[in-house]
Amino acid sequence: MEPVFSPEVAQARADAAPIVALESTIITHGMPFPQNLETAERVEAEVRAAGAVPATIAVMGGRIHVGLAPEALRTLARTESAAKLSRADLAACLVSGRTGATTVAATMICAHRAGIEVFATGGIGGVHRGAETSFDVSADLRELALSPATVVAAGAKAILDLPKTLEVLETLGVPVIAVGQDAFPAFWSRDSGLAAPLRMDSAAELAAAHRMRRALGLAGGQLVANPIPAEAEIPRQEILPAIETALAEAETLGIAAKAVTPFLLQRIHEITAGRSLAANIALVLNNARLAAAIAGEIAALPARQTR
Ligand code: PSU
Ligand code: MN
Repeated sequence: MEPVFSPEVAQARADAAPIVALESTIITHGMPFPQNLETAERVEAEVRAAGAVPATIAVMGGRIHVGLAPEALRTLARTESAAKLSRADLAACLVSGRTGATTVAATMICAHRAGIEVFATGGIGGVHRGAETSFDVSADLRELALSPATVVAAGAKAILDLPKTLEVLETLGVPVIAVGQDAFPAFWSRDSGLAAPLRMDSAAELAAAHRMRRALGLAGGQLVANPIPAEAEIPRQEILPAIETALAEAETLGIAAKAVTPFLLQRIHEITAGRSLAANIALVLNNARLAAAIAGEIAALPARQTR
């Protein structure tokens, strides 16, 4: 089933111009209105300013949309009933005709169908704390092992169990590459206290690694862990109490499954009086810039590099 392309994305595909996929769950479930809409518009502008075309992905009216017109983006940002779509939900949402926002996993699937190789988000889902009893492990991790996208994120969200998240990514064979530093970043903070398995310092190197995986016939993508800009970060020790409070509340209220991540993000935004939201916005913009640079480098590589 062919996705619906926005005119801008259709043109970029015809020109083989660099395109960056963007997810929509961050819009409907990750940030409150109107900051969600402002951020989505600023992220798209950032991608354009860096020389690529943004393709925000969502499901509407029984079709996968790759690239949203400004009006469609505004409507989506106000849709409180949008479904949160992962790999398991995509087909059912298309059949129902409901509006659905794509998570990292679902966006990777749709981007691949559209031939888009680079994707920018805030932070991927991962292994939740207490997963040894809840079994709550985001489908984003397995998707990174299946769909061939370079995903630019500020690490995994610090609400998660980061050591377990890195272990699962290693088991799945997903390259986790920190940009410009040795430490794995932790979303709102530059340093998680954990070493990243791999490090690269330029968009060109990240593009070459992306292409090399293809040349080797390796399934799946790579996770580019791009630390939040220093001026926007909340150091780990400062954000930790807010995370602990939100996690305890989620436990008391019995929040489970798909509701966990949106609940925690919203509570942490409230507890930090908007400081974590400002950091979240800054890191997404930063990831959009790097993703556009990587997409530009990939587009500049010779079409078929056989080694
Ligand atoms: N990045 C953000 N905010 C978000 C997300 C990412 O800055 O809300 C979303 C992504 O769509 C990701 C999802 O796939 O959170 C993870 O949800 P879960 O833990 O339920 O898999
Ligand atoms: Mn989950």
